[in-house]
Amino acid sequence: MKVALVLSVIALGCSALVTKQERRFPDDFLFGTATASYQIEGGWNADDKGENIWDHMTHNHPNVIKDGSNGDVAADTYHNYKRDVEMMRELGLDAYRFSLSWSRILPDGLSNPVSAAGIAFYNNYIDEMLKYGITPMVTLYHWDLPQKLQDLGGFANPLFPDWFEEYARVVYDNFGDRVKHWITFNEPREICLEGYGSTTKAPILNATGIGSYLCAKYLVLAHAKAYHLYNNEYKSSQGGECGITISVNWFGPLTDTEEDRFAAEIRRQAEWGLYAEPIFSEQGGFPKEFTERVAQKSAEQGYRSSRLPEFTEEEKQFVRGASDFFGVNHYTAYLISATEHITQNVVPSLYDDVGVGVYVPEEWPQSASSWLTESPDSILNVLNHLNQKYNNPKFYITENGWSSPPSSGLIDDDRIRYYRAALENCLDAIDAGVRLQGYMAWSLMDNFEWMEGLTERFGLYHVDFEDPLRPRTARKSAFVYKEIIKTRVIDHSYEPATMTMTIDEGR
Ligand code: GBH
Repeated sequence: MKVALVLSVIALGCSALVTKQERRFPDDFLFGTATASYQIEGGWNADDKGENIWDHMTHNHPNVIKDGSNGDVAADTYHNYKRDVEMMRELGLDAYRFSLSWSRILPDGLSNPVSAAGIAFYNNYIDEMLKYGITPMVTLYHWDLPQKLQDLGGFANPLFPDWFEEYARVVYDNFGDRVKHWITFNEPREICLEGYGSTTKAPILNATGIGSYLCAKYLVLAHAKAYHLYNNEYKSSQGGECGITISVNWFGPLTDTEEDRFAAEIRRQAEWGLYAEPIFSEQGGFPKEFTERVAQKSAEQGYRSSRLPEFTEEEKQFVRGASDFFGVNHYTAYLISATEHITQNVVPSLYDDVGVGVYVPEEWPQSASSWLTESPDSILNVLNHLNQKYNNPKFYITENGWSSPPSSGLIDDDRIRYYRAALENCLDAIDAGVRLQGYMAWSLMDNFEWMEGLTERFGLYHVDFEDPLRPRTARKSAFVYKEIIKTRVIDHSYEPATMTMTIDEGR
């Protein structure tokens, strides 16, 4: 009796374990990795490529980059693209998300001239992926605006949507026969709030509380133009989908009080609601409470109208619903308080408009990036929240990842722990009814990490930036990710048998 009881308890324990372990990702779930043109390509002046805002900033103000490095060569994908695709095959990726350099295709930003060399480079990259059954997911804009368009005001110019539409047309015309997943913009928040409203991204305008809001309006309109262009003129013949990727970190209340819950909501509206609400909400337009807040602050400060521009009714209708999916870049979480941890902010600025405090618990493991900790269940919170708020759209996680210091080598158990937890959350979300269709790990390989230069590494593959050939070597996390993709299961006890990467048969 006693033995039988003990045995059945063990059996019960095991079966619970087994069911947990056997939760599977669907066969058509797209596992991939992500990169961005300026961060990996190099070839900054190859052939007739035009200057972009990162070339311009790093060449004219090298001191803004932590280690004085730049993306002139980066991982030299311009010359190593076949090796990149070989790595995708080693990992057994279903998909690969990368971005196009606007000024490599259109050196001056507008659609004349078109660079034959730029088009050829991307054709080769795409064809090499397709040869091995890897689905390209292409971002039109990941932060490298042609400098000539920046000189004209960039995203703050009301003509920006027309420029972007013109560029999108060239892109769909040239690559749309083979590319079926389009992302217009990577991370509006970073483009607008960091690039226009602070000094943490090119073009370091620091137009706080004004430029960042202008950028938000014209970016959203530009997205909608590129979406409708695809929808009206390409979709029926090319059969793809077009969406946008927004950075959505989790902002939860520090305490479970009315004040803190509202503080978290206002912060979410300011961080990503500004870009998500006009596109994905039923009513359209900028988020309600945040709009009221900026209007009120602007009035108090003596502005005759709100610093946050408005959409006309016609613009609202044009933007509303203009996306086939919601691309989520997710990394971390923050706890928000109405009364604690408040810091002084420049006036006017988005952070002053929001006026809340931010707290990160010490027990959340810290990466090599100051802003990135591993926070429990943050992907699940984000996906459940967006799913409810925006009525069950189709989602991709288009970025998620973990940084380590340059010296940390190939054994990256902290990255493995982070990825496993994140992917468990993805399964939880799928179980809860979220239509999550894919996951792109950031990043395929170490790359130029913007203002942090080469001081933070996000790669599944290590890149040796001292070597002119930029050799890539698989980290331990690459083997773990490969096993997850192959089995569609997260085995928390899996350990790679060797650190030698090979390509599996059938790829
Ligand atoms: C992603 O942004 C980017 O899309 C990708 O290009 C990048 O390599 C990756 O993250 C890793 O960083 O403390 O003021 O310096 C994620 C959102 C927003 C995170 C800006 C870093 C820096 C803020 N990023 N943030 S600051």
